[in-house]
Amino acid sequence: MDSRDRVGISLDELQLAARNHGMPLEALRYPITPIGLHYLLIHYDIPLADDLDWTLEIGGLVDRPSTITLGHLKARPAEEITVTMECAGNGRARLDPRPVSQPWLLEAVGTARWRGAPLRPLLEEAEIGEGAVEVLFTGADHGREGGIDQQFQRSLSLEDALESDAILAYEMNGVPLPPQHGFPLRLVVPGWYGMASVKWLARIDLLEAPFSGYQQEQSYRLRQHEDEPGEPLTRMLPRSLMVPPGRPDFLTRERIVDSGPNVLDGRAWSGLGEVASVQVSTDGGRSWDGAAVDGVDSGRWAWRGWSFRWTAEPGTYELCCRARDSAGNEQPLEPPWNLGGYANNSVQRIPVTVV
Ligand SMILES: Nc1nc2c(c(=O)[nH]1)N[C@H]1C(S)=C(S)[C@@H](COP(=O)(O)O)O[C@H]1N2
Ligand SMILES: [Mo]
Repeated sequence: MDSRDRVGISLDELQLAARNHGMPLEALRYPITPIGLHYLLIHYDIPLADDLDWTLEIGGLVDRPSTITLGHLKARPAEEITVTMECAGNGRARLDPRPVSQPWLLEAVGTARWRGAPLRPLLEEAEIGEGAVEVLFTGADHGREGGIDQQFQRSLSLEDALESDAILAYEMNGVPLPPQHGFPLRLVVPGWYGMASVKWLARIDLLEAPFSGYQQEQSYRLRQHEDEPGEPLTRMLPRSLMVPPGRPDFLTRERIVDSGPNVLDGRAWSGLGEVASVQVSTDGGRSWDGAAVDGVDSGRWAWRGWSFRWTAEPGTYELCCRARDSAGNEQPLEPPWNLGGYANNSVQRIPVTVV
């Protein structure tokens, strides 16, 4: 059946949603998302891995190919970066017609402290061969997607691999990576949508031609039609999310808020520039006021907190928030549709009843 004919959420989508959970939006209160509340996206199965015999192969177009044990990697100079990661499919379930895949609403995001070995010196030590144009990252997980048997593989241009502050992480929030987040080793590419950060990292290969595998050429591209190549997804568009205020109704999760002074707060991020401003609307996006945005406490790649004072009168409201980044990108009021349901960063809308 064509995805355009589907109306309700299918059991296939429910099965994906139950495996790949989101971050409950109240967890926006934590600057660092506790493990277990960070969202998950796992295309196939979580591989069963043993850190004692895990090795990373570095090969392809390099003069010094090598096999590195996890022990050796951990003995190298380490870096810790706080990174907000968001799935490129966040917002997909709100598109109409809805592309059939993991049906995220808004919760495919989390922020973690990732610790590991910087990628750049590892590539330089491997002595990158003349003519190398891309770096391919291969995960240990297998599956079939789009009718193609594959391991999860994604590439970066050589320039992005060298310049993007990427690390090979073996710790998350101060403990070894949990299985679901890539134990024992993953790539973390700060500022990029999550698909770039290959988990269960087993191989790195320098390529003399652009990688044409499924996750690069078929998936993660902005396309209106199957027969156009489309633009590849790279860095995260700006988004702000609000901690849902007050208390929820169990089934609809609509919010009930007490009248009087309230503080609305949340977090905002962009992979394309600094967060320049956050605005809040209490009337469904007709009028906007500026929110106070926190300083850059956790570095360039982490979301920033914001807050807004609201004196609530009894009635019904639609609360919205939107971010703008220093590159001039702003969240749209209406969702931008594409075949894969990617990069829908339209403003969050929260129905609220003030009592
Ligand atoms: N090997 C491998 N890496 C992967 C994936 C995967 O399925 N297999 N999913 C990717 C996608 S689409 C996202 S959004 C992020 C999610 O990372 P997280 O589950 O740690 O939040 O991992 C990426 N890395
Ligand atoms: Mo993703």
